[in-house]
Amino acid sequence: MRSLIPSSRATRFRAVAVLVAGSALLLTPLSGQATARTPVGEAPDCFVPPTAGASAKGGHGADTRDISAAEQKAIEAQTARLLKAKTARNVAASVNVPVYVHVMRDASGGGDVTDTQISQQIDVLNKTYGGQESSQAANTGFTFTLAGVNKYDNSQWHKDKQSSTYRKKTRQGGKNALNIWLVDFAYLGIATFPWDYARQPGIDGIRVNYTSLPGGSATNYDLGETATHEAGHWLGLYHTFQGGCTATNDEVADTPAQSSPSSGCPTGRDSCSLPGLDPIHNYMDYSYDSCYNQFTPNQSTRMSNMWSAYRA
Ligand SMILES: [Ca+2]
Ligand SMILES: [Ca+2]
Ligand SMILES: [Zn+2]
Repeated sequence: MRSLIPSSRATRFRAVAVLVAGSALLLTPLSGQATARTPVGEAPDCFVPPTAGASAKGGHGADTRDISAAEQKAIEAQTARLLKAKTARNVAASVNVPVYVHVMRDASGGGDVTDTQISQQIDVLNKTYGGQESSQAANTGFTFTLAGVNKYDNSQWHKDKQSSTYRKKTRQGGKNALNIWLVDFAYLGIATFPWDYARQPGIDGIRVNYTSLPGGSATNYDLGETATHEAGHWLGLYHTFQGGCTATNDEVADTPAQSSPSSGCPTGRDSCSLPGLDPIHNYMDYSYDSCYNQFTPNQSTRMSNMWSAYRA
């Protein structure tokens, strides 16, 4: 997840609501994140933004459910099993993803976005997943087509309250459809993971702060790349700082290990002694939108594998 609440490091909150699919996965819900809270009696399908305090737009934080090292290992094993079972099914070289945008306005119609902004957001997804922001960027083969726009006037939903309920009521399409709910909350965004779809299909998708769309009011996060980041989780990517300075880290070989989120655009940052500078330009870090410019080839491969395993 990408959060708008600056932590002490002024990280961007991108909350990814992760649900574990399959009983084989042992989850340790929300461990290790001070900002993560699971409401009593509610499934741990998402993070509840930390209350106010230091919160202000422009920060980051955890935007997915935390994945422990043991759970990460279990997810990798499960994915490998699923892929092996699907060897007959070719991993598609390209995938077009239908996108449903749900504009969750308040009761007075506040929090709206324009058709132009939505169109530009889709363009940003296609540009970023097409590897068009850097010569180093991978063309992931994923393209996005707007399939529908729905607008709701509900002040609770606008604030991302009753999120499981509103998502279940409004979600459209199958496991291949990207649902984007535009809300006003303390995060920049929150996402679910593909391996959680089977258990919680009704809430699958990403919640994105409406101010982060192109032309929005989220300073430094107004180029629409929060949606790129959250969709990355939705396609099975972890943060580039997942696992910290470990050899495994984010399960992606060509993203150098990183100890913690980057903020801003700290050129030359090298937070782990492991090889390589921190991947500050990677869409799965927490850098400013203007700093983001790439997914790597191995991230592209991981997303294709995740698609084959969970969304094809
Ligand atoms: Ca890595
Ligand atoms: Ca390093
Ligand atoms: Zn994130």
